[in-house]
Amino acid sequence: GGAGLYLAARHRLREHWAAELPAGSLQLTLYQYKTCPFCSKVRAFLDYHGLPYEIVEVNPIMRKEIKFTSYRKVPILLANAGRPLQLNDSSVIISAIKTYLISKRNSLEEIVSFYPPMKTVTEQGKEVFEYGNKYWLMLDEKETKRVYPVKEVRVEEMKWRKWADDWLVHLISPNVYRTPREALASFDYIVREGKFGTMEGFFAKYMGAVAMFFISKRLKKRHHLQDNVREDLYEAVNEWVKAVGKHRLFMGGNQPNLADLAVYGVLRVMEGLEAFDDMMVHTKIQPWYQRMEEVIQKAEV
Ligand SMILES: N[C@@H](CCC(=O)N[C@@H](CS)C(=O)NCC(=O)O)C(=O)O
Repeated sequence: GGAGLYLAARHRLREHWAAELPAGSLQLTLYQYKTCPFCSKVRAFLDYHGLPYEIVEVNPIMRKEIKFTSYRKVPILLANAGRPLQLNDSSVIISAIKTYLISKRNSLEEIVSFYPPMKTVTEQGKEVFEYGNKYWLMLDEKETKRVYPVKEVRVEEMKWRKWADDWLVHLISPNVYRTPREALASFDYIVREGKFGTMEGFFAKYMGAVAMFFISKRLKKRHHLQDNVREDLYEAVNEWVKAVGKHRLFMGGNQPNLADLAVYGVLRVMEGLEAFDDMMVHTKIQPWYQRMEEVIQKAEV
């Protein structure tokens, strides 16, 4: 009767969803600082893919919220696709979840195991863990052909994702803490958006602004930036616009790829600050940036 038909229809619908959306059963929790560029990248990715997630804003002073793990940074993504899993590092998170969305062959657990932490030594002689293959999607031949019809687009996407992590992010601090006034405005925004106690927020704002003003000068040296750090920002952003070119809406073509999402995610953390307004006025980024805002807004759940 009617009920049977209804149940059958519901069953069909479920099946359909399950086939279309392997992520239907994905429970995600993002541990983040709202104003951190790496976290913003992950949100841009999840939002664009319409994946719902919960956010745990971490207090950057005590970091109580992430005491459950020995990994000391954010973002951290807890993902439950059957079994709870912890994913560290923004690019690993993005590559692993993207692989999972494309490929139904492997469990998320298996996919994550393809991104092993590896010990490396930095230029400064510090031992750090870096995740292997973090810009690489773990696809078989058929999937690769479907997602990357030509090899060049895959290489290009990896190149610019790496560029966003290794170059673009380093331009943020020197630019948003450039002058004492900008440093104060930046910390006002960090405290407003982040998770701080009342007193904590008050002290963080002033002490943070002073500290970051000086630290940003050191970062400027370390990354060999020009005296006027805005110039590096403008050049980088224009280089990106040029790489996208005039003949496509996004680097991914008609839709953003992971490089578009990474660059957008990084730049977005400057919104509301002087550096962002300057960038909009002095570079050619605006049309692309607006397109990114629009597609992400449309996709958001
Ligand atoms: N490679 C990492 C970098 C993450 C990162 O540096 N996060 C910063 C916040 S913006 C952090 O948690 N720093 C804390 C620390 O280094 O102790 C990623 O892509 O997720």
